[in-house]
Amino acid sequence: MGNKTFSMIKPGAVHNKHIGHILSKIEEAGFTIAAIKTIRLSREDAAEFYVEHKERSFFGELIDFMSSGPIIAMVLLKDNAVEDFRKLIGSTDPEKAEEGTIRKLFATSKSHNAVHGSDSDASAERESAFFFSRREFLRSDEVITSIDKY
Ligand code: 3AN
Repeated sequence: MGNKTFSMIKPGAVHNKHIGHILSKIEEAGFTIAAIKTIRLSREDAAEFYVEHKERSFFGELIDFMSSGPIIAMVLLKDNAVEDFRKLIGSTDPEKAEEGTIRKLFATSKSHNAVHGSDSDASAERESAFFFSRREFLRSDEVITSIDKY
């Protein structure tokens, strides 16, 4: 069980000014934001990030959407981070997402579904490294040390 996951707030939710609400939900659920930045993906970046979906029918739509405006990229820390974060965001399809989940609250469709969350510890490592150098995010032991100091 890993303690790190990677998330993005997608262009639709950024455009609709939901960044603050989504970050609050993430922190209230016990995650520590260890790294965060705003970035605009090129079509090539989006295609590389989502390469495992290359053969899926929705790939073109996914690439168009993810490169359509800025996203917020984040590394999040918590025990059991990958599983707990996927519970917090809810099902890919907002109509099937449970009440109170981030996608139920902020997604408008299956493709415009507000947030991304890694699907495994291996994906969390790959996706974090895609956006951040190791110097750009706190490790869990550093988070504890910095809290102790103050
Ligand atoms: P999740 O993000 O819930 O793990 P995946 O990994 O199956 O979902 O799909 C990756 C992304 O592709 C989703 N977040 C969503 O934006 C998009 N996507 C998945 N299924 C569809 C679909 N049937 N139509 C349009 N977009 C989709």
